Amino acid sequence: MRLSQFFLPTLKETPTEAQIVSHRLMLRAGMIRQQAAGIYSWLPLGWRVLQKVEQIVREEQNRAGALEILMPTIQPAELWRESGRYDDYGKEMLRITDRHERDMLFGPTNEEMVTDIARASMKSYRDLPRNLYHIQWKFRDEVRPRFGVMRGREFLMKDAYSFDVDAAGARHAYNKMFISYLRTFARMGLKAIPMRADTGPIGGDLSHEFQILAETGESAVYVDRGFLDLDFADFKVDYDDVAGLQAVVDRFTSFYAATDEKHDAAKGAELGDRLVSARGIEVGHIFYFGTKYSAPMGLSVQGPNGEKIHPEMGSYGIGVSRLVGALIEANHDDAGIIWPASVAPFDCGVINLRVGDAACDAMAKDLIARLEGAGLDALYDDRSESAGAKFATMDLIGLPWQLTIGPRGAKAGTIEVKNRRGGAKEELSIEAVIAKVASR
Ligand code: P5A
Repeated sequence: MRLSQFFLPTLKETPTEAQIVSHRLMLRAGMIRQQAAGIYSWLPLGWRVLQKVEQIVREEQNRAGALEILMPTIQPAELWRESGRYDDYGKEMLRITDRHERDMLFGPTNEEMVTDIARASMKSYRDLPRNLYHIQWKFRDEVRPRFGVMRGREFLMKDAYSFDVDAAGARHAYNKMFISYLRTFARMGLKAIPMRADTGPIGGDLSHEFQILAETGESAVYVDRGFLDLDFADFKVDYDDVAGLQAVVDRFTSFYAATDEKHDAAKGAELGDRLVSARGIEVGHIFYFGTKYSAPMGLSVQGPNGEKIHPEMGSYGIGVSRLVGALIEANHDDAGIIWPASVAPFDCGVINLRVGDAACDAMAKDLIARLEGAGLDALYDDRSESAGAKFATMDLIGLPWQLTIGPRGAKAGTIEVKNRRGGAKEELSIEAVIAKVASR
């Protein structure tokens, strides 16, 4: 992609309305534009990152056996009257009336709707277990939308819903999602710590939030230091191995970790100086709530002896759009964003210092063609800007590798490669550059 033809409305000035670094950098790097409080358009650079994040979430959901569907954003109020949540949800729910005066709403979550889908077609215990998920925009009329996409009113969530015949099955479904979350966040280079959490308006009595530690996090959290030393990517997963999964979940819940609503000061004190008090960004939240929706909404299947069973359910959320902000909170420096390779909007940036110079232009063309041949995306800065301006833009938008072509290198057949994280630079041949970028 040529930068001269791309849409990258970067800002030189720091936007005054943004209080935290990820919000500032998303605006400065031209990733998003605010349309109303807590409502954003995603511009090409931001949209690319959002899709990368979404794809990792999707692959790990699929791997854990969840099935992707797509439910609408607009829901009939009727379903929510059946579960009893229509009145409970209060002002956070955006209520709409259609031309026939029917009460509708913009979905803040989909427990009712997925239960309606299940009751129409799941009839026998043989139809279970199932886990259905979608990745869809939600609306919550938050009192204080803030920090950009971190606490939006319209935001992208992955929400999965499991249906099981009994509590043991539901626990296994819960454990699958628990572990798929560890894997999902680890693939993005994030350590998301599972913590016992309150269930709020979703309900149920077993729940974990996944929190990334960051100074700007909205939640106060308390964590055993030992947790921070655990390797979050180091475990094998066989999703059918019930006991094996439980063992991994037990390991990741063996250390003390709680949000302030669940914090037990006495337990914290026992930890002494092992207790870390920090702030966290909640990037995921999982719930087990048994028959809270299946019973009142009349979802039942026939058991092996003809008995009627209300499926045991859980729901599992990931804040997909929030993750983009959280990733920046965890990966930036004074010059801008530093994308982990797995979510970077392009694999690398190519800077041509002498646009119009035949040797430089030819080398850039050759390099980009070879990168593309190796399945790597490059953003090519072919603008006639100063070298300083080009480097500043590349640093700001945070692509993992910066490949700089100048007249001297073009003659010698070398390219200057800078790693955005750490800033190490080296002069390499085209072949070596491709290998480097491909190694991610
Ligand atoms: C679980 C899936 C639920 O809604 N129902 C379906 C359950 N859980 S939750 O904790 O309320 O939300 C899940 C995740 O969504 C993100 N999130 C938000 N992201 C941006 N802006 C918001 N206003 C917002 N509210 C929730 C969080 O990451 C949360 O963990």
